[in-house]
Amino acid sequence: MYFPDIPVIKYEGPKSENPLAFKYYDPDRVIMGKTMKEHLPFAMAWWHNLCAAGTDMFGRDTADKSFGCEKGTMEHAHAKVDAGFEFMQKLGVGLFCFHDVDIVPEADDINETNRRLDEISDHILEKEKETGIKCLWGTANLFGNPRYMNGAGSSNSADVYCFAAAQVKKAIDVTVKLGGRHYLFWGGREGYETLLNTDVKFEQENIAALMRMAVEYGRRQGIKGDFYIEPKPKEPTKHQYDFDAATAIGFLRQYGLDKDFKLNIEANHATLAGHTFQHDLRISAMNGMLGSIDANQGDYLLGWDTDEFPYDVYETTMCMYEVLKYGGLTGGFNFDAKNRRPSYTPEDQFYAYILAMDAYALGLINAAKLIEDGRIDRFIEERYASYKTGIGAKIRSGEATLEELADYAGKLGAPALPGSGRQEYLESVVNQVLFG
Ligand code: XUL
Ligand code: CO
Repeated sequence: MYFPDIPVIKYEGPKSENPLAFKYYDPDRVIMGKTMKEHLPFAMAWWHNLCAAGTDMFGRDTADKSFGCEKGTMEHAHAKVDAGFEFMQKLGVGLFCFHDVDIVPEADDINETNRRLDEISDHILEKEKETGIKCLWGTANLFGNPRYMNGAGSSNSADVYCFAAAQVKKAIDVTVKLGGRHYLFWGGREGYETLLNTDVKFEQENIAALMRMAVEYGRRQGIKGDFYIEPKPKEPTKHQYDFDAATAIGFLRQYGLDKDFKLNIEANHATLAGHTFQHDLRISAMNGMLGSIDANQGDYLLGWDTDEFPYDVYETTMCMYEVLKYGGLTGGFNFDAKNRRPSYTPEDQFYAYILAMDAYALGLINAAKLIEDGRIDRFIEERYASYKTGIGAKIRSGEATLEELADYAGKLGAPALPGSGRQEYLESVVNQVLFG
């Protein structure tokens, strides 16, 4: 046991003061016809939870994630598997996400790295069978190694491009072996630092080609779900090509990848792009492209990806509002989040997941209440009522011509002002539903 002092985390309700209990996440509670557990397929991010130990630009690790072993060894990699499964089991988290190099230390020779991946995935598979926990998605880390300084699919070096392809191929194999339904591309360094040295069109064509090859191979190997792009506007590069949901959707359509790909929307990436989290969820959902979510939050005062555990219940509420309206996710809610550096103990890791799972449970409860209340839906319905009949209906049906609309306008004199947006009223409805 790696967390001997931590019990299985149970639901104790909102009055409980036990820090090691859920206050809102009650897995079997039914909301709008499904249990909370079904609505909220939570996933653990291997990299933050089992690897990252607090190192930042200004200081070294604060947390001990050695799990009693020397880091960088296969012994350590195996210990992480056991610790990770114990962690997920104690919290009732049923899924995990991984990069290839999160689960094994990378060797100089890719053949040796692949051998290590075979060894570790045997162990993970065994734990999956024992616990029922599964892989949500896998991915290859195509940004950490210096060879990827200019990107992977977007690299100026064809040899580096091939190396990326080799990593993607193996990461797909491991994902399929672990029962993962989905495969993810986060464009780690797929972007540029300056246009003075960059052929954007050339690079984007190459990225699309790599993705097309991955789909072609992945479908043959057994990726049954979706391929994902995870948009992010900047960091590590000054400009990332998968800037936001709208940009990623345009890219996927341009290169004919939109049937196989959906989006994995990360809250902190959406806010870095200057959007709300809800905005990128809405854009994905309305295009039928919402696949999965990296459930974290950023800090509006900081201009980088702080990857905090979700705490802001307004944000989780609006997220779950979009998800419920969409009919749920075929992916999951991956906590791509890390403890703040001074919260360095194993208990802090559990507190973080309890916070996050409770924040999403609250979001779900609130979003269902907003939908059941119906005032927001009714308001929106009425707001566009002028398109239901007459000239409005004609516009919607696509039968109107510009001349006809101009004639119509000419007879109107000045149109009446459109109905009030009633923003403050609607915000007060939200607060009443949440706190009333
Ligand atoms: C980086 C990020 C990644 C992806 C997976 O900002 O979010 O961890 O989720 O590569
Ligand atoms: Co992410």
